[in-house]
Amino acid sequence: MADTRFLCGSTLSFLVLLLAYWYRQQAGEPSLQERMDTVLSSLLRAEGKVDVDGVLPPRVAIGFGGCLDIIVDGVALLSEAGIEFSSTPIHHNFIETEKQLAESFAYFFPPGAASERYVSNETLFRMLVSASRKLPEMRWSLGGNAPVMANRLAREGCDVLLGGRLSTEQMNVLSEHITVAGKPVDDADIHLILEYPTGAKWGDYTAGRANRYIVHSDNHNPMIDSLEDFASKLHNFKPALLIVGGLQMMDSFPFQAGQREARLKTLQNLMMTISRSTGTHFEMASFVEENLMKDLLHYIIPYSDSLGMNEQELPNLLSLFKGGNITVLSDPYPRVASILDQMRELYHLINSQELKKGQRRLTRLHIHTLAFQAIIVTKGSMWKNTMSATAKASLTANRHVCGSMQIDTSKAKLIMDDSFSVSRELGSQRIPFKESSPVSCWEESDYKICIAPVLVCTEVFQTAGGGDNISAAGLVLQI
Ligand SMILES: *[C@@H]1O[C@H](CO)[C@@H](O)[C@H](O)[C@H]1NC(C)=O
Ligand SMILES: *[C@@H]1O[C@H](CO)[C@@H](O)[C@H](O)[C@H]1NC(C)=O
Ligand SMILES: CC(=O)N[C@H]1CO[C@H](CO)[C@@H](O)[C@@H]1O
Repeated sequence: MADTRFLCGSTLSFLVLLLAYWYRQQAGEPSLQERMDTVLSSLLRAEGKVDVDGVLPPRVAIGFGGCLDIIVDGVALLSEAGIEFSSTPIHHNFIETEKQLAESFAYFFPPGAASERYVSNETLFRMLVSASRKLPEMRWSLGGNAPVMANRLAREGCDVLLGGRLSTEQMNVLSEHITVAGKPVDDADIHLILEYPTGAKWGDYTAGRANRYIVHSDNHNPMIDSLEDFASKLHNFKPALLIVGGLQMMDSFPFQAGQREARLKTLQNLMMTISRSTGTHFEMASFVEENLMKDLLHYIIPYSDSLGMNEQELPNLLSLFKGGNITVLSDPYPRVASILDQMRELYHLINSQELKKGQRRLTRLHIHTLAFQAIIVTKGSMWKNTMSATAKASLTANRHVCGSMQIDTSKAKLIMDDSFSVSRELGSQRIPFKESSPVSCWEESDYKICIAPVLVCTEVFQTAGGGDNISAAGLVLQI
């Protein structure tokens, strides 16, 4: 008797819940799916606002480097290669032994932080490459920041000059709108991309988010050995934009004394002497060697009109600027307010330096995070269409990670809050997030800020190369 009553009671309350849910679906607020669809159509509208038809294709020069990416499941590769699980996460600047590889992977895998490491032991690296070939799901793709960005830009309608030494196989997968400056090579540098999805398990660890751990043992890229060929073609090419990236390949590489500085000086000279009518953009990447970062602050950043980086690289650069250490790991899910505060601070710090001969004011700063895209542009500077560019960067983030031009909102989620504060300062304005106009732009001081949410892809195809595609997509609408 008692049992039946209890059963009826709970059935009744279940029915009430069901009814409430049904009512909400019918008449109440839009469902999550409808909200996502509105965000998508609004972002697509913002992206499409810029009419690029009928104008001359923009000319963009981009360096440096190139490689063959081997993309594998990270955990499967470690297992195939017989690399044992390590319960001691250690931050190594470069990798010499199997033990160090396991310790380093253990450091980045649980938080799901992107990283890239030089392997100084050729035997170890060759062993990993041959293990990767045994994995059924391994894929090859054209890799390296510059070629990835070049292909993206060509696809968006640009004429591109690419500085990098590629193999003939690699050149075959480049768009016909790309001219390569740099002698061909027989053996391309290989980058092993150890991808892992959110929730992946390795020994006792679970990955907090999808990301990748990259290992390489490059010979060509650290020397930027296409630089001279690139420089000699650059002046005739007369690009609207010069993009510099791929310098992280110099990180922790065993250079001879003074060798790296000499290469960076040559690049500095190129950036100093290029016509003022050419905008310059530097794309940062994961750097761990503090001295290299300091060199970038000296040789590259003061000559850049624009900088692009992710949420890990921003606090590193800022900290270094203020005389501190590089932080290595930072919050992978930062709030909008804290990113904006860091962006303002970096923008003001860089622009408070006195300009020396050939140096440029920073007029554009693009930060790509998993949850949102943020761009700061100086008012009255060369950069156009900031709102559309932010929307395009955000859409590209989904397209890249899901591996499809067509965005499917059932395979995406929004992880930005319903509203965000424009600063962590007390009493700061809060901006509500509106599905029908998801890109928020406003002016402050001498610049404009735009923020767009990312429809975060939930069925990850590839995270590597994301930053490059996203940055390139943002830039193409701004020149
Ligand atoms: C390089 O890696 C191989 C394969 O793991 C290992 O046998 C060798 O000891 C390593 N060399 C050094 C110098 O650590
Ligand atoms: C910062 O760098 C200095 C010098 O390299 C080092 O001694 C110190 O331990 C570092 N501090 C942190 C917090 O990493
Ligand atoms: C989604 C997207 O655009 N991904 C591209 C990133 O760039 C590489 C190289 O151009 C392309 O192969 C991807 O399709």
